[in-house]
Amino acid sequence: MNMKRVVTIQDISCFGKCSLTVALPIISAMGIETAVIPTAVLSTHTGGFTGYTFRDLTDDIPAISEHWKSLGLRFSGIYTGYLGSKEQIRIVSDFFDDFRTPETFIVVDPAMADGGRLYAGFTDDFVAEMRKLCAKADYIIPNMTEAAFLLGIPYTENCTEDCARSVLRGLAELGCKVPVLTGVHFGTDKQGAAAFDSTTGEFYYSSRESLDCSMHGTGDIFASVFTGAVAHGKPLQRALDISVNFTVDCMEATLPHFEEMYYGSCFEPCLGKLIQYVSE
Ligand code: PXL
Repeated sequence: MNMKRVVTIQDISCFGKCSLTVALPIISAMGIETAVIPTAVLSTHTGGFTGYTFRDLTDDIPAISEHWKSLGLRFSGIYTGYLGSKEQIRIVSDFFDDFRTPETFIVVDPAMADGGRLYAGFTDDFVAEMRKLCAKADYIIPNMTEAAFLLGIPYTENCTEDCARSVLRGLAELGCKVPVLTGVHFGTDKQGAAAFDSTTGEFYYSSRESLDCSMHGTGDIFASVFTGAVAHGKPLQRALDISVNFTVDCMEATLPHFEEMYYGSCFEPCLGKLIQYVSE
């Protein structure tokens, strides 16, 4: 395979910037071919809108997978985001089994919760199934809320460095190789992410000065950039730095559009910087 190619499996929210409308432009801009499996079509994302439509595409996934198998398609990476149901998680888990090779990396963003709460429509059963999917991944990228649900521990806004280390160790015990925890700030006015490479026992941390606020879609931006960086073969520290820097760039670009912040974060004006980060 000459060009690096990843497949990303998540919903398409027709309006609002998240999941596929974030992953596809970002990973493509990083010079990585990006195949997609849409898991559902929603009129908007579920965070802040009411009355959205939801067309479930679960039944299409095995058919797409069978067709791709018949074509002998191969992927350098598989990256999953928002998944709509337990059944969908099980089908995606089978997709991992069918398409994983010794060279393939798997990124699972357990996109299911934020601000201490599960997203609309998700239950504890869903969390249990997501835990099993995480066990199959090389990298998982939860925020603090998702980590708390995955580990069955109370959610805290103020995670000290010791707390982050113990959360990361716990996440690695679920079975993934490298958990990456986003939204980590160690009580300062910085935004950052921490990671633990369970194969070496090393911790990593990256942060940047930023405003103390959370914006919709930043988790998807971070996970997409991280996936692109891994596909490029960037070392873990560099992948974290690029992902943190680009995410904070997008947050800064979104600030002037405060009233529309729940639509999603403004990554478009920042794509030029991303291309620069990835070539450094
Ligand atoms: O950004 C995560 C996400 C993805 N997809 C849908 C969502 C959300 C978060 O609310 O609702 C449909």
